[in-house]
Amino acid sequence: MLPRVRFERFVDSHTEGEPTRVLLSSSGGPFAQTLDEVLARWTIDGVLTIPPEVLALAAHPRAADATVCALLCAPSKATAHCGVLFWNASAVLGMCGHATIGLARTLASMDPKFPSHALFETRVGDVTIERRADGRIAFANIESRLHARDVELALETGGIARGDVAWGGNWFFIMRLERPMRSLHEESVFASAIARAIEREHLRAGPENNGLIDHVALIFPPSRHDADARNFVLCPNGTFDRSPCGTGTSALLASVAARGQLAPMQLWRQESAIGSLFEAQYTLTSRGVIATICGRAFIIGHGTLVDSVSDPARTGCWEEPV
Ligand code: PYC
Repeated sequence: MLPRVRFERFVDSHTEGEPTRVLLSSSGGPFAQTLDEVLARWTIDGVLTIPPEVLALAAHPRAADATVCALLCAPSKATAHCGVLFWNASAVLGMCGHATIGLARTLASMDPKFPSHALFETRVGDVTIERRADGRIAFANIESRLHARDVELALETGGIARGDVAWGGNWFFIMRLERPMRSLHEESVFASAIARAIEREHLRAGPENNGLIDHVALIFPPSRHDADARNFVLCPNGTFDRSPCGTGTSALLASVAARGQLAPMQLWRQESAIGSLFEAQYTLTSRGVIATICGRAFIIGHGTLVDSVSDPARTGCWEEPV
């Protein structure tokens, strides 16, 4: 049995501006179950279904809507430090780069003996983290790959969106634009139109995560002199990533590598929509790349979650008892 999530401990952090909430057991450590055991418990008729009151731990009124929750699980093997399951307010994620960095920062803040290198088990494969001497945290992601290039989508507003479909632990539709980023609102409206076109045209990717292309990354020229590109990443719950998006940057590196636009181990500096930065590099694999993403995370709070069954906002929706 997975311990009830109510009354559990949490630590909040942000990674380059994007919030992470690490969920801990009541003793302040990992839950007793491994990731596979948690997934088995929450899989109903073959579909992973996070209980609504658990999803709601990443949403208003309990958290900022951009929050990604990271449930800390017991490791399933001796080489792993822990397992972790990520979700946002609307759905479970495959991997989450900024939250991996946030989790490593959280574990380091709780344990002076937390190692400089550690392996985390995620739903889509193992990732390794490294604490760097300057305080930043890097992670080597699961294998990322370009699935399809120059895919065209007809937008309901007229016009065509042309982009690459790539995997970086989540599936991304990546559209490069030559203009600078406009306001957050304008980019959100534009990226949402692309997300609706993906749905309308039933565009799907490879087998991972059932081929669901649930993230849209718009790529712009950078506004920072020390960056190579800026992005606006629309997440499945309609929020945008304040960080440069670890899985999105990994997917982009798979795309630029396949296009011969960046050499292995060459530095790529990815600016986010709000102006924060990840540094990234890749090594080649037979099918794609292993991207290493580096950024900063900061602890911003910790406490105890209170789950009141009489709270009409318990599931994130307003439900008055009838
Ligand atoms: O950093 O990979 C990431 C991410 C995915 C969704 C929000 N952040």
